[in-house]
Amino acid sequence: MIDLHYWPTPNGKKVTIQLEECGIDYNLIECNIGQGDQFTDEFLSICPNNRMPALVDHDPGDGSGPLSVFESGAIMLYIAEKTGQFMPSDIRGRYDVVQWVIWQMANQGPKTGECGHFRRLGESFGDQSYAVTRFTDELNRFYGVLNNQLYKQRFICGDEYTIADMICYPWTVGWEGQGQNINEFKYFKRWFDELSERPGVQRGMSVGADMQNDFSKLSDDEKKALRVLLYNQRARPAPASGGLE
Ligand SMILES: N[C@@H](CCC(=O)N[C@@H](CS)C(=O)NCC(=O)O)C(=O)O
Repeated sequence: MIDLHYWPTPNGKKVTIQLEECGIDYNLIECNIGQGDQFTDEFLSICPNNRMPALVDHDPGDGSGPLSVFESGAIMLYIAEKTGQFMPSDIRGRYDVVQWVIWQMANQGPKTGECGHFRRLGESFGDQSYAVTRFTDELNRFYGVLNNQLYKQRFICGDEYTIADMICYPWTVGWEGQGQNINEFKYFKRWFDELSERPGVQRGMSVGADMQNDFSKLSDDEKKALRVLLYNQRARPAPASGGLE
């Protein structure tokens, strides 16, 4: 059985889309990133980067006990290898998918996250227009990259639906809030509409819809403690002793 440590964000939903599309059983473990679950010792032992999602496979098939994987792209490559689904078996096809998985992880994911961050800040921390323009333009470029790729083929890596499609999709669902208009990207929109209709995508996107935080009931002190924990994160010190010198 697979455990998925999860909170319903685009990085989590890419993995639930894949698990739903593959039709394999999994156990959802709530990792409430609004309450600090990402900093518990148990979570850090499987994800030293204190970010969800993370996966533990209790039956990896090598006879050596549970295997854990963090980083959503690595998790998706692992599930693809385990199931043999949504990943070409020939070397060219496989590396076509791998390069788009890495494109998403190195470009679309992090920069869309920053775009959302600066757009949400508004003016409360001063003039954000430089950052907002920089990231909104970069996202516009990404939509163009996908649009041009999809101009010539049905899916990102050709005729076959793969994990490259699943990993990119959840980050595009919020296109309006990203300052984009997908109607300007005809070929991207065709792909977007097709994926939006897929039952597996719909199931994956809705996982954890009931996981929510209601901060309105917290006292001012509790809110302050959460802000200290979650905002402006800096390095966690290594243990004082016992390390490799
Ligand atoms: N590159 C990582 C990014 C994961 C990530 O940023 N997760 C966010 C939610 S989408 C998180 O856990 N945030 C917790 C925090 O900011 O403390 C991946 O794709 O798995």
